[in-house]
Amino acid sequence: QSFFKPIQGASPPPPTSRSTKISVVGVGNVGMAIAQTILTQGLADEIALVDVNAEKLRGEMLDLQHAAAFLPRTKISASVDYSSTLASDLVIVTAGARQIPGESRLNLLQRNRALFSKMIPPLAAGSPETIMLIVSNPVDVLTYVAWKLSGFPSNRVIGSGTNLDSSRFRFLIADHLDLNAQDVQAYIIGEHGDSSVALWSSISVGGVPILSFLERQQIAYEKHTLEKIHREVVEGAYEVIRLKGYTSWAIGYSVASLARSILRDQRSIHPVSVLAKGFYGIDGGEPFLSLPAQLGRSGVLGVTNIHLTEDEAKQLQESAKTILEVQSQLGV
Ligand code: 6V0
Repeated sequence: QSFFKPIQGASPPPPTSRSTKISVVGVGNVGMAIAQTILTQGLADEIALVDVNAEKLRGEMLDLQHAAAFLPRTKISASVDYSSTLASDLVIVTAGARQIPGESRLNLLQRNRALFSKMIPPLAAGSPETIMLIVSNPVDVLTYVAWKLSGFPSNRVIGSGTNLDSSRFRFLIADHLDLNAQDVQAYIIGEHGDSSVALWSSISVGGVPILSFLERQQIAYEKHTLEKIHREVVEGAYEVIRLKGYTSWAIGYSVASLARSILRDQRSIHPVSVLAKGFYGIDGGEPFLSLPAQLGRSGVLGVTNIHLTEDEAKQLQESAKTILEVQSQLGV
């Protein structure tokens, strides 16, 4: 006996269309900020949470479920078993050791790499068609590790990369010029970390290229002001971690924006970590690093061809070298 009685003359319901399922692996500060942003934005019909800490996992699941009356209807499940992620459309991996104050992202690598060897094969086997979005740090190298361990084509393994750094960058430029960050087109590319590259030459606001505008108006801009802004982007994560112990809100919004572009086939451009071989003079090895990529339902649709100055291209190639050096020590 159903709760509702059909109205007179109604046809039987159509076979239900498949729902959108997102799995979030790791329910620490970052995983939960991502899950809750996805939830409030109504991006999934089903969210499966996975963690090794069964108590925390159940607590987080219940806490989210208790908000059901205020949120779009979403089924929330939680399990320590990867089989709960079966047939996901998007698998977001945030599990891992957290960066401790002052620790470089690269130092985290060995701890997280061991964890990925256990985690990625069952996740890939359970959702062979999924897009895998890696957030755990160091994100570029771990995205490469996930790509290798999953056996997926390269368009379906993406690292959250410098999508967050670029938002920090846009915020700082907007703050400096008293603008809305959403009107600032600006990218940080390369490594999510110390060797990231700020693309000053292509920054524009409302279609106006900034550097040439300042030059034309003969407004002196100090090179060190630009460098200071980039330094603030790079140090931003370290500062937040020093102050509050972890980062969460911005990475939550950043990853939810990627989930939206992918699952809703938005075809928007995001600087994210992708297989960079063959782009911008990066020709050795198979580094994953952030480039402005178009994202849609099949993952990475392509990489945009921004004009880089000679200096920017050189910095990017150096960033690729830094990542490749680390990658080569992994033996994946
Ligand atoms: P956290 O709060 O310590 O959470 C990590 C979670 O992973 C914990 O709940 C653990 O129990 C869980 N975990 C550990 N092993 C496993 C396993 N085998 N399977 C499932 N779950 C497991 O860390 P936090 O959430 O702060 O950070 C998570 C990761 O995201 C770290 O590697 C961060 O460095 C990284 N970040 C990446 C960012 C980016 O821009 N790419 C930004 C912020 C943080």
